[in-house]
Amino acid sequence: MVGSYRFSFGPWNIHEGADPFGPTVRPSVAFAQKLKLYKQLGFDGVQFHDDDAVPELENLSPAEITKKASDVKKMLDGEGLVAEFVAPRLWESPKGIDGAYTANDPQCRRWAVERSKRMIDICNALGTRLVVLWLAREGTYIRESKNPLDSHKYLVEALNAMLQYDAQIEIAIEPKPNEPMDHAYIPTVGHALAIGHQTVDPKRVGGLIETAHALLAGLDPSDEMAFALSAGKLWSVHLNDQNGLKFDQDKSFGAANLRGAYNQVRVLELAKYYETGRFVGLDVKAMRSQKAEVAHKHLVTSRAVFLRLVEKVRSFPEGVAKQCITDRDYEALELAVLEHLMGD
Ligand code: XUL
Ligand code: MN
Repeated sequence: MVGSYRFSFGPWNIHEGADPFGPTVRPSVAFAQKLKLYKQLGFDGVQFHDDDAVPELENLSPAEITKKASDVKKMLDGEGLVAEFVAPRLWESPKGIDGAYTANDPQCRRWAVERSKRMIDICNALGTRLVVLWLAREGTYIRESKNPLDSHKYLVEALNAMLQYDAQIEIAIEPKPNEPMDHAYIPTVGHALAIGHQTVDPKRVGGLIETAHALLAGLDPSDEMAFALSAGKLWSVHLNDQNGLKFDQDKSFGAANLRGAYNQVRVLELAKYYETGRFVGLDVKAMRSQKAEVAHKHLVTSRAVFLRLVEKVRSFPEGVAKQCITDRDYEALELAVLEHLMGD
């Protein structure tokens, strides 16, 4: 099929439904059972945090970690799946309470870099070169708690340590402006690419754009994607949706703003993202009210909406758009877009 996409999600996207105000509402689904769902739902790639692949890795030696990750690779092979990326989950450990790479305590910063090296060992065992860094607690609750100049220096040092530990890996920074922190240090993809340029190997530092994160920064996700694409630096996406400026909702793709979703797909189409071999990742959450037996439908919905929007982009009457642009009649273009999205 011409111009087809590959989809991925992470095991955390099938979850028990706990939120900050209430406990879990669905039973846990075992990792092996989750893996069985991927192909059934139309997905080929698995996204991992280091401890999704190797639970309790803090209690294991490097050799044990590699062995356990190799066992997971066999499970992936058995299902015909591939690992898309591994991300270090630094924000749950007590050692990452004050940030990890930017913690004020040098011992915590050292821990973060060492754990990141184990995360790279897991990448190698799983057969992927892509590292994703969501810099969750690399920011502040109050500005005076850190020296921000030092923080940026520590971030560059941590990136350098990873790039030097393994000459093959590529790091996609997933920017987010807030939550869990009041303010994060790398809030947009512009910041991500700029800090990448301060490292020892800028060509191996790129970005992953999540819809909701861009919206929380007050930005248009399709423009964030275009910025990264124009630099050849969009190495994955986390498509989802977000209803206004509140907590990170991870709603199904297109659920809050179908036109915004259309424009994200349009930009991926314009850049022929499908030719890069990169995945379309869906970082979506099931609603807490969803019953266990149907708590995977948010993934199905998001993928279906994406594919339907690919059709919409490909069937858009470009001749009409061209004429509207020539006439500088953007009201007519507005109507053409809305009518096309609404269908007959
Ligand atoms: C957090 C978020 C994470 C990252 C992976 O908002 O999106 O799930 O995508 O660490
Ligand atoms: Mn994400």
